[in-house]
Amino acid sequence: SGEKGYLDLCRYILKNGTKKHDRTGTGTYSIFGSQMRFDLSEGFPLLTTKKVPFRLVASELLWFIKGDTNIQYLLQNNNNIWNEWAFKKWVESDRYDGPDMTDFGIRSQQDPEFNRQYQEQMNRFKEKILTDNSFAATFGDLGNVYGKQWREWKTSQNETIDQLSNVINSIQNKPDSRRHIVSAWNPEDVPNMALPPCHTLFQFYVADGKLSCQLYQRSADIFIGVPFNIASYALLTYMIAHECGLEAGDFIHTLGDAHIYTNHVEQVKTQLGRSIRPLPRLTLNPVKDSIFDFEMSDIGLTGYNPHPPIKAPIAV
Ligand code: UFP
Repeated sequence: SGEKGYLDLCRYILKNGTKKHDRTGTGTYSIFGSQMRFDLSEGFPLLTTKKVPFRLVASELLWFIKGDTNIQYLLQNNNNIWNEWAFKKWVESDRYDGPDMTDFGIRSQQDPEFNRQYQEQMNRFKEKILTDNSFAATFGDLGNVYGKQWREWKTSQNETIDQLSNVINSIQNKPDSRRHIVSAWNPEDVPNMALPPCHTLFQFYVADGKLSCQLYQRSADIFIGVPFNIASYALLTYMIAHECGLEAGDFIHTLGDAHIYTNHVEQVKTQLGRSIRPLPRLTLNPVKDSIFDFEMSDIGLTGYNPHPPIKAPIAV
């Protein structure tokens, strides 16, 4: 499978996908149920047919691992991928004193004058998150997103479960177990979430000294989201293998609604016309033995020489 598997899936969806309406109003070509497999011993599965921003993948993953749900850490690492969700909370609150930002996602793409105002407010927002901790505590926190469910799942008895520490312990102490699972899907929280978790549940598996991971992703934006998601779970698998003294085995990516947005079709075709290049290699600081101590400087990537990035509008 590998990167070829990804490109084959793109081709398959363009050819066989059902035209389907979606929540964002964009429209997609969609199939239900698909699986890719990446052998992590062959290299790090960052796509080479377009440039994928590894630094953003890594800082977001460290943020999840810390159990952090506040975008302040992401901004400190120059990572803007979750900004819109926090910004929305601010512009809809009593504390917001700027011009009306209703439907900023769509309007900023259609109206250049509005976009200028939006960028101005977004920059002001980012500055406040970075410099004012009490503002950040109120408006930077995204609530019960991944970090919360992984590290501090709240039980009905008002206790918390650290699923990530538990799964690392079980990999180390009972490697043959068939219960190495972390779930981000918390049915009680879903109704109150801006974006219910796309990567819903993952399971680890140990055999022949290797750690494998399978992710069930309920909804998959094949062009923008999936390349990022592959890299993120591959990195997590390498890091946990490193902590547990195992080699990285396979990453298996199982998809539910696998879709290509209608406004990504041209970009996908561009990518399909490119040839696959050799995979990069991941390096992890050998001195750090717990994934909870990792920082950006402990994670390195060498030999990444991809084709150029391909720009596309993101559906929100
Ligand atoms: N999406 C991904 N991967 C992610 C993420 C989002 O593919 O990590 F956060 C895409 C899937 C879908 C949209 O296109 O974002 C979420 O919309 P919905 O909740 O309606 O499935």
